[in-house]
Amino acid sequence: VEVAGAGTDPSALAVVDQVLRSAGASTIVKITDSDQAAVDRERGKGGLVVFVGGPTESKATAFALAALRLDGPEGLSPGGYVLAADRGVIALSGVDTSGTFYAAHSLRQLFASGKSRAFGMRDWPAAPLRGVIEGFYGAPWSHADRLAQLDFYGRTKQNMYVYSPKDDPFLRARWRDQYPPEQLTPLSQLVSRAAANHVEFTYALSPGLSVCYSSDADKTALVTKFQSLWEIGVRSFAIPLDDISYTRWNCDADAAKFGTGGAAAGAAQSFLLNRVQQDFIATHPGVERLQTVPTEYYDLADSPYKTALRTQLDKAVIVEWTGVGVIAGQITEKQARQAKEVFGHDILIWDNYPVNDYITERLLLGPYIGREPGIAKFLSGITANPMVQAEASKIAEFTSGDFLWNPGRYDPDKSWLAAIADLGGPAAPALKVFAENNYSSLLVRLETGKPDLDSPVLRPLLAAFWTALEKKNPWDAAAKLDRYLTSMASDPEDLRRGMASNPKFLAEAGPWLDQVGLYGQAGGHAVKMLLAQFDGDGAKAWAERGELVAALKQAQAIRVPTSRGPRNPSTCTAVCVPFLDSALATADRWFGLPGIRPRPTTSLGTYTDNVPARMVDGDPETYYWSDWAPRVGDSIGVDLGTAQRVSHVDIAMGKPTSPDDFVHNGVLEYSADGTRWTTVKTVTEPVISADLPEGAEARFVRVRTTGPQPFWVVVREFTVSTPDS
Ligand code: LTM
Repeated sequence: VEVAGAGTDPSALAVVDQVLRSAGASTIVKITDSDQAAVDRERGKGGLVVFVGGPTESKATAFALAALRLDGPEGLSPGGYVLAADRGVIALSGVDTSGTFYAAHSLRQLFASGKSRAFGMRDWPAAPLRGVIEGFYGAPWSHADRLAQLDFYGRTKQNMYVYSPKDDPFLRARWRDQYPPEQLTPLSQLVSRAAANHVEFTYALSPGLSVCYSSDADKTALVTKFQSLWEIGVRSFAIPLDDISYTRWNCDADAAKFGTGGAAAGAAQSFLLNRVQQDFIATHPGVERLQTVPTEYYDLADSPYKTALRTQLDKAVIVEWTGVGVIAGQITEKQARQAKEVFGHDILIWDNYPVNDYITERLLLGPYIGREPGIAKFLSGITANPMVQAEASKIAEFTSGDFLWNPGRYDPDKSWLAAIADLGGPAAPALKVFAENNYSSLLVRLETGKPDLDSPVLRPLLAAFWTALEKKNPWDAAAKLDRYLTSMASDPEDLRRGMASNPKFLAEAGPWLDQVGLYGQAGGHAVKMLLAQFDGDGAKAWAERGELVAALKQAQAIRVPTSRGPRNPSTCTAVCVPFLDSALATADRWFGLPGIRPRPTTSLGTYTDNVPARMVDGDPETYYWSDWAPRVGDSIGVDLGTAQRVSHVDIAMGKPTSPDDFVHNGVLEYSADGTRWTTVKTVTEPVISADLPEGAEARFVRVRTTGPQPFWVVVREFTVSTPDS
């Protein structure tokens, strides 16, 4: 029996019905809260009675809670609720309709976990705004993706979605254009679906590429576009002004009115936003607060621009900030407080995780980390910027939503496992193997400077295997490692079978999944190869070596189409390939092969996905690209693993579209021990071909910069030859 009031949230009722049906209820008798006699009659029959609706929705739930000696949700923050069950009664009482909806989802979770005996809970969110901003570059999500996301936010108790894909022309390049009616229809479907899930749908229009801040016509164009969205039910609006120039005006009138420089840009933006605030927001009762993304969204340093925003922008406007450094390794309580002070407005964090538009060869499937729990009290909330891959983003989104509800109790590992269970269902074990080999620690790298390593489970197994091999007792460690590698090898099949009901996820993950499988296969052959050598079985070791090389080649031939062209996916990053390389080097020494397997080395960073490995991949079309100009002493080179005779070095730097990106002032040098270096020649040209002196022994070969330069460095290939190669 279900007892609800006329105002009870219909979405909460739908979830409760679904819970009762999946718990075996064949019929649900529905009674209104005013029919006390019917309630008493049904209670007398001894069946289960479920009261749905808080004080603003149903009169009956308060009596049920009183009978259970529990207080109602009054006084809880928005979204809070009381959920209790005892003596044949379940009561769901939200402080508002969202609270009742969340109570229904908690009931669903409790039933699913089997913990459905007597319980009572008071629960409320720490952060008022919790959700996702579709704010990345690259192919925008599809309509179906967005509908699925909105349902997902509802059941993970997130209440905000900002519609802001960078590559949607109606939002940026053609922001003044009105939508044709056929494009408004899907938007209005999103708005309704958001409302059903208690999600605030924010429409974000980015005029900064062409706007004239002082122009009446442009202010009218903005307001007219907002009005067309208001008419289909949108009640929340944003004007992001990120990733635009503020040293160049789009019209002479702005130069004349505001002058030049950061203060002028802040004044111009405040002028326009204040007019939208007055002419649109203030004239539309029921609308949410206007949001903006400032052009300086990525730091805390005070500046003439921020001073202008702080002093001139209407205080009602919410300002978005990414944390320090665009992709923030860490966001501390102190920083959140400073952000509020320096911008002088309420702050909503635009959190650039798990977005991968700057690293398109990676899927970022690790948990949300690096944010201090105390930040919530200084913020209006957080919206996470996700990946182009909508379904795959749900793992990180689940964890950021979890953090925002209760940051003090947030445990990234537990939350991550819950996310895997939620998305993977019965295929959770296979999904876990996949996700831990795409377990980005990018946030850790940014916070600590440590390399970003994937594969937290595989790594210690590999280390234990090498140690055991050295100690001449490899069998136990090999068996454990092999078990895990086997689970990687079968992961493509396991996951495709287990998650067949989620073809979207499988399509998104496909290339990465195949690569995990191939690395698992290659790893298995590597273990068998090394064990065969340990046993002295050269023929078997050689056969395994062949299989290893074939699987590795296949893994490296996989391509994923991205907005920056085809890319080789990167899974098991910085773990699998180094292991396979070391296994091959060990085996080849045993076989007596002369082969050189160079490992790239550099003191410079990497621009996007042009990783150092690309300068030793034998493909002159791919290249390593530093992400800054080398300073004196910076170097780029290779490590051959062991000191050996070397005879010749070829280096190809620069590329047709960046011909100056090479070391303009440097030396080519080599060393057997990495300490004492011998100079071969000075470097001033992009292409180098140099003989080394007769009998030269080297483990390291490098180009070291000896003079400053403004150019970055591209290295297409760095090749070292031995006398026999
Ligand atoms: O972060 C902001 C405010 N703007 C852009 C995003 O659109 C983009 O997705 C991320 C990650 O590349 N970086 C930005 O600067």
